[in-house]
Amino acid sequence: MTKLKFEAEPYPLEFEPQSTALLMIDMQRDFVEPGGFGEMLGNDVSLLRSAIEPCKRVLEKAREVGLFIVHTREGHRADLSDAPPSKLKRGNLEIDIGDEGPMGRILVRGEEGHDFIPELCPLPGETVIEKPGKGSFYRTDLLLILRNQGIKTLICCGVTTEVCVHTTVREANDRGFECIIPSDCVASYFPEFQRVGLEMIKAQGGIFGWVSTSDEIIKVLEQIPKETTS
Ligand code: C5J
Repeated sequence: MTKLKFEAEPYPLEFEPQSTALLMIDMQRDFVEPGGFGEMLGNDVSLLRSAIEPCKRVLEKAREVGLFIVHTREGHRADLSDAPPSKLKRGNLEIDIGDEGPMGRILVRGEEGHDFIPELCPLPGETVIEKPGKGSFYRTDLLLILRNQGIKTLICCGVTTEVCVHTTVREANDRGFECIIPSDCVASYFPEFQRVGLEMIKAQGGIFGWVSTSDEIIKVLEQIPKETTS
């Protein structure tokens, strides 16, 4: 088994490429582009765009070296039967989940806004997880899929840092996965939450996981011997 090491905080993380997956969380129009759920909540969605390029570079490298790749999407059935009433009424929004917006019905599967941003679309064969909640493990088959693939380490990217990324990392941590987060591959509508969200992950000896950068992840993935993950 090839063992490699990511430089990270609070200390380096050893991993085996064969048991490492890239998890790209909710890089959807509804969060990243104007006219979607993120904007309906009153956020400046342009703040999330900084993560796109680093995510793209990590995704391309992960594809090149043959890592297992999973993309998640938050959204609901057209009849909203899988959306808790509490979620539907939260925020007293003028245009809310299920309502018609500039990119179709907000946070509803199959609508333009629910889809991945064009820069980070999955390739055929990459796993897509449709999730109704903030956590990627809640009411999905992600755990089953990761276990079947023998995955132990997750490189977690996506949006937003303190909501779906944090919830997913916490869920993964409790299920025994080691999560590493490239800080420039996650983003928040709130600069303060971005900073504190990452601090919380790596504090107390890495209570939820490790924090690194896209450059470090890419540099180390480049060291994977050719036949290791194929
Ligand atoms: C939110 C997410 N922020 N993907 N979802 O509602 O972080």
